[in-house]
Amino acid sequence: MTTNRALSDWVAQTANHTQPDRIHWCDGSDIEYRGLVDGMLKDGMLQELNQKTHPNCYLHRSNPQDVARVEHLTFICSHSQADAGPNNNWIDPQEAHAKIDALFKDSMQGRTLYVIPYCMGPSDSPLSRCGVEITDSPYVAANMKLMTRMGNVALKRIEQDGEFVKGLHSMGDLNPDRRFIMHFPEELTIKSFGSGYGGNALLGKKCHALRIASWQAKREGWLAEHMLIMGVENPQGETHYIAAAFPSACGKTNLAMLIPPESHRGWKIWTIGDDICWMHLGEDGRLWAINPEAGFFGVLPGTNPKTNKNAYDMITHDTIFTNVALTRDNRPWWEGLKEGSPVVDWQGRPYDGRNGTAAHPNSRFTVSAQQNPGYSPKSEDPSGVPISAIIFGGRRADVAPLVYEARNWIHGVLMGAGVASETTAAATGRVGVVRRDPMAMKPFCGYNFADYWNYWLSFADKSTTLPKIFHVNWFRQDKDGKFMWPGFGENLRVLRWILDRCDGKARGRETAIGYVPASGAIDTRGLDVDADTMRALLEVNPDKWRNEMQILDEYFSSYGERLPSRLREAHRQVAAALSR
Ligand code: SAT
Ligand code: MN
Repeated sequence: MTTNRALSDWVAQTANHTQPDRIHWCDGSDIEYRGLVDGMLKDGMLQELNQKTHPNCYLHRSNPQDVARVEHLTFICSHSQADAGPNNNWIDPQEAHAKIDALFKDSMQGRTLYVIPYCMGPSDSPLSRCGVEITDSPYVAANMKLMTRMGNVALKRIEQDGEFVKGLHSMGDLNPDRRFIMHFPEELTIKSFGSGYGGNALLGKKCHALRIASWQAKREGWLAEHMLIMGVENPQGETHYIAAAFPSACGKTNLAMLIPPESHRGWKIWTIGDDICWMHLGEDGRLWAINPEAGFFGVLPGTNPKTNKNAYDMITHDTIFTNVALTRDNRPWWEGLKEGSPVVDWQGRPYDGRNGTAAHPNSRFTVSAQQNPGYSPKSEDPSGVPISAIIFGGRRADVAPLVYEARNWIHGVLMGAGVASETTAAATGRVGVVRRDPMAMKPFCGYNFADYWNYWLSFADKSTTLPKIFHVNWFRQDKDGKFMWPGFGENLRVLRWILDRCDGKARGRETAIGYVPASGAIDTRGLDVDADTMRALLEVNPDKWRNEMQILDEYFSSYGERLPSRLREAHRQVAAALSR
């Protein structure tokens, strides 16, 4: 099936160990996708939605115990535990292989083994990297078709390059006690057992494009980040590109697909990616970014024509819905859709409003990026796009101002390392508690954060034309718990300030934590936000910030001697400025 010996040997060994009934090499064709869907419709893994309102749209219901990423069952299995760092769960690789291989034994009996070659990034880009996922789930195969450049095009590249990431996945029996997501970065290998959920099962995404790729990137001199990539075109027709890191379910998809408000005629947003960004240092000293993915696996709750018109429009056809509710006429429904009403909940039970939400809070859509009305043709550019600004952000009711700018790259790395956010339904566990989530990579960095920060810092020595770094917080609340900033399309006003700062055009006010917009520097014309609210949104409260820096200091100390001295020094400078 392939001229790559390593690949054919691995498929043969895996088949021998897992004992599938059949082996199917995915070619990535539309006919193959149709066949996968038809098979799943037959065995109930998919259900047809209203084909008049939603042509080629299907519903998949997960096992109710399997609806989110499972960070406590996710491991980095490097030889040295210190390389995985305090930010990861670790098991010795030998022990890990033994443990998970025992689970894989005969696990594909009665099933089809799918071999899915995929390319992360445009297939002709030197910045792209390939992988092969072996899985016994047709749902995974169909999702991988929408999410990646999959099949023959990828196999051809693998046969040229030689190198590929190996990802082995089996649904097992979905028992959470027999579920592990294991990464062997030194072997460029992933083994995932017992979950069919997105981030645990679509191995090209978090497992490869972030955990393994972050390791690969450090070895090869680039960056693999949990960031959206967007182009902002001004009325003069100039486009600047931004990369932005927010934790899961904090609005990356909405920002990447922003629709300029009425007040901003002539502006246009182009989406390159909504989740993952690979950046390489160009010969010009700028960072050039590609989106390794080719589709979106987005959160549904809250999506409606007001919050994200492009997303709303793109998921009316050729979309897989996971864990949504249904209306009487068999259309998909989720909380915040603002139209129709649910009669069946995400578990297929009649919905009476008494059993919690109708859709699962982490219900998702899978769709090809090409269906996005704001899809940027630059997504296919093998050179990627040059990044002007990097934005970090989190969901914080308090403390973090609407926007502030780092003094320089090193300070920006401190800002990224200091990201904290309230937890969401994208991972199992409590929702709404503030946790440290450096660079929004807490669940995704495949090695010790101390080494990761050090690596980020090292870019300061390599270039003087790096992007400027900013931090935003769309989620600040007043004392009554109301969001102070309208968000969504109006976030363009903040992006404009950011890009004007990059051009040296907008005014900033220096504070202990960096530059915030000077009074009046953010255009609020036509916006229902008064001057007092703007002041409150941009306030840097010294007491709260001293406390914030103290918590960050304690967090940093868990990295011991490995913590880079430049980061320690940057922290000391901000803390000192707050005490003046
Ligand atoms: O489930 S995924 O990990 O793919 C999505 C997310 O949590 O960002
Ligand atoms: Mn994500």
